[in-house]
Amino acid sequence: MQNRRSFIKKSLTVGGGLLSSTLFSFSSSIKKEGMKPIMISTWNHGFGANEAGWEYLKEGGSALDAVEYGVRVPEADPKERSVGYGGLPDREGKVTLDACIMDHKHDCGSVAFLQGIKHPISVARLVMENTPHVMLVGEGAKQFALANGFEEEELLIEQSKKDWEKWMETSKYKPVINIENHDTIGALALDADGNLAGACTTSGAAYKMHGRVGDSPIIGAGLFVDGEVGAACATGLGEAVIRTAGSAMVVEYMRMGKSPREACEIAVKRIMNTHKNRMENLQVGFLALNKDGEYGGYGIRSGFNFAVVDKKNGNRMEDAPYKMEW
Ligand code: SD4
Repeated sequence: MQNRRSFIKKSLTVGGGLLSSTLFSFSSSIKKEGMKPIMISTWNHGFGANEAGWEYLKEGGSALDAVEYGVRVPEADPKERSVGYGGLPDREGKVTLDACIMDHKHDCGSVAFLQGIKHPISVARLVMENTPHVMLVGEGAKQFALANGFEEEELLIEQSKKDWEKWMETSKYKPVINIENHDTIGALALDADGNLAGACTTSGAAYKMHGRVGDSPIIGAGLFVDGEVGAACATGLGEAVIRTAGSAMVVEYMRMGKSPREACEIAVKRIMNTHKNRMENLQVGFLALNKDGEYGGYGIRSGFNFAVVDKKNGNRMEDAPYKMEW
């Protein structure tokens, strides 16, 4: 019996038509390596998010539920100092949260500069499902949340307050993402029905200016989903991601036929080119997942990792490839 390799070798000798159709079937078999359902999430806290999301996906639940309930885990965890409750505050000592969510039909919802509400991702979902709008910010977003049954809570924990007070002694604003651990959670999922969704939620850059909004609640920057193609999310310095419409760019490269990993790498290169003169400490990482269940990530610098869960291999961490060491 001939194996695949000897079959391809033989085919190479028998004329153009068979050659090209053989190569085509070979490359499409590579493409189909992905699987569904599958979920991928940024950083170490992506592991817990994936665990929660998988509870939905494994039972045939929707990608949208998986990403929302997945990212609620780090949102509620005070040990995660970059997301939700326990997140580091801005320079005035206020915890202000950004989040967005998007499904395969281009429906999306977002909240920015939200204070006092532990689960901004669920408020974002409600904006998507119960309003004619995409984005609510600040006091308006809070009023909307309270009117819909969310409770106001103090999100600044003692340790974050102490860290902020220490920071106030010098007030130097030097964000170093994935060293000081202010890392957004971005999650992407493909469910058993073949539908994609994504969610992104953060307390943003620690000690940012009061009122600053990053990329994470901005559709096309921190997150983008196109149900026909794929989904992407970003982490890192939000200003750099907004300037380049980062996640939308990743999805567009997948539309042009790039693999998720290649698409993330191209977007990273683009950011490096457009930020040539401000590369000091710049870190941005992208994750992408396509319609076939293939996934990949890429960071400007070392240290960006992510969690992947599927039926075959369970939940595990992977290191993203990168362009430079710190
Ligand atoms: C922001 N992108 O607010 C977020 C921060 C982040 O890893 O992702 N840190 O700019």
